[in-house]
Amino acid sequence: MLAGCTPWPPEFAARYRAAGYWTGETMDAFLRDRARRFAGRTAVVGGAERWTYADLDARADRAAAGLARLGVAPGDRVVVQLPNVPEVFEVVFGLFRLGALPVYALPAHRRAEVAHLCAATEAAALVVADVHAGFDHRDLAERVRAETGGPARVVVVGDAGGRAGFTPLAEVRRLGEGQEPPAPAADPADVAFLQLSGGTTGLPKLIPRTHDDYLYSVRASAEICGLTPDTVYLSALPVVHNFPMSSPGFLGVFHAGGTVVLAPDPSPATCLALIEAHRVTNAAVVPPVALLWLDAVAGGAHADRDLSCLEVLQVGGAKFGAEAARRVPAVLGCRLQQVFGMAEGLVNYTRADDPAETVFTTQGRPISPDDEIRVVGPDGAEVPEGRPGELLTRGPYTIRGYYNAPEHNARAFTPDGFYRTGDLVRRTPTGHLVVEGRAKDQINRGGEKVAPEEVENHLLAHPGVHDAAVVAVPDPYLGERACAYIVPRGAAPGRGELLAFLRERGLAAYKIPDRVEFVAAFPATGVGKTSRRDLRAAVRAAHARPAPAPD
Ligand code: OOB
Repeated sequence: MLAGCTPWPPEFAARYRAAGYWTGETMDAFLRDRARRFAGRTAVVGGAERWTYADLDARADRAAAGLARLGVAPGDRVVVQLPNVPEVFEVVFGLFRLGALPVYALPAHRRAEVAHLCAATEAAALVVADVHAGFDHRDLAERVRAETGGPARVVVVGDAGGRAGFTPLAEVRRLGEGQEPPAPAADPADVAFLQLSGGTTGLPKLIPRTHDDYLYSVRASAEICGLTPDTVYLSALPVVHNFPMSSPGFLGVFHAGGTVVLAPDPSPATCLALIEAHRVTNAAVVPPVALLWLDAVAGGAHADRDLSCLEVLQVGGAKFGAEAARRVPAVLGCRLQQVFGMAEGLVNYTRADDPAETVFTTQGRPISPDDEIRVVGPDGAEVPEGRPGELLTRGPYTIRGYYNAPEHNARAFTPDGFYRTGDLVRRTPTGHLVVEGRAKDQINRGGEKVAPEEVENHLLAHPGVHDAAVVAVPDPYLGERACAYIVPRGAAPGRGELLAFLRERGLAAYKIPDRVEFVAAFPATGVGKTSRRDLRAAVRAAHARPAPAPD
């Protein structure tokens, strides 16, 4: 296994194989097989592009051969930061074919996150778009290289702008044209790719997923969600996130031989038009996007759209309240499926045959009969059924450790290998989980995860900041927003100046606090208690008030 990763103990691996979960299929063999079975069917629709399974397979061949000629070798890590364009599949499956490991960055990530990913994985290459949503990712790549001395190669989907060391994807294809694709024998038990965790610490942790474990979650998800070759799935979220990738996501759709339609943005105007135009049957969104769609349709703004094709709307990534949940069938005329998952592994779904109330009021139950669930109190002992506690889990597709993080792993996992999710849940008699809150230091901003400590570290670098605590404040639309409480050093810096400072440090926009409050000191937290966690709790209690609704 990739150095720095924690394998499952042999007895667990043997059990998961014997149960038929781990089948020995690799990501590359997965595409080859589906391309053979569904060759002429449409795999991907994005912008003006429409690729069949055979097209995608041929593109992966060319990309693999071209990337190999560029010097990317089996086992290399390659950071991929691409928006919802079809080329994301060409690049990612090209990397799998070559035996290289994609490291997924979100399109919203900026210099701080991308530089961290490149450095932490010693990436051999970085793949970016040229300009996306008004942001020049080539400039970002240039600065990452200037600051970190890596990665050696940058591949640009679009115009590379003639920059030294930058290669347009078109040139990669040309290099690969007519070449035999490399055929290294990947070990299905080994790591296939790395994903960024939502994080609770100063620097985000990397999640290593194996071919075996991930493809099990994909196959089982596709089955639970009832995907078929007739499925047309709209990816409204960035496809490199775990939810639209595998829950059941584009991989579930490819498993079943269906079609993935890529939405460039999640707005109702864009997505409702795509749903109608492509006869979309399934879509996956985070709660704030679901609310936008519901309000747009209920308000009559899209009354002329025929959405009768839409069978299921999946909502997950953050808590979707029961009242909003009830509106989904009433307003959109489709079924709701709640999804409570995590890039570390465990995914819960409500099922098609669950009673309506269960679908509205729970976040589903685990994929696998071998997902082990413990709901524990602060003392680590299991709480009586129906009582809230922290969710711990272990199973055939839940990691046993983050990449290169032994100290953090000692805290994030129990000695017997359960992942401490940091989510407070209650289990119903049917085994469904209801998310009641959170025990971890994280802000869930409409599905986008912010680690307060990471933002605080950046704030503390400002000369006018003596101390900083970033806390969640409730928000009717996003669920939570971030508020930075600042103890200034001398005269308080301007709010705008502080936020500009964070942007200049290359932090993703969703991590920039929505509010800044200056306080003379943090409230006392009791004798001897000086931890940032206690500070945050006290600040929240003393100062938090609901933020106004967005315009
Ligand atoms: C998904 O994955 P991540 O890694 O971005 O975030 C995981 C965390 C969970 O631990 C939980 O705190 C929160 O996001 N979460 C939810 C939720 N779904 C995720 N909290 C309440 N209700 C829900 N339905 O967010 C993710 C991965 C795969 C599928 C779906 C979501």
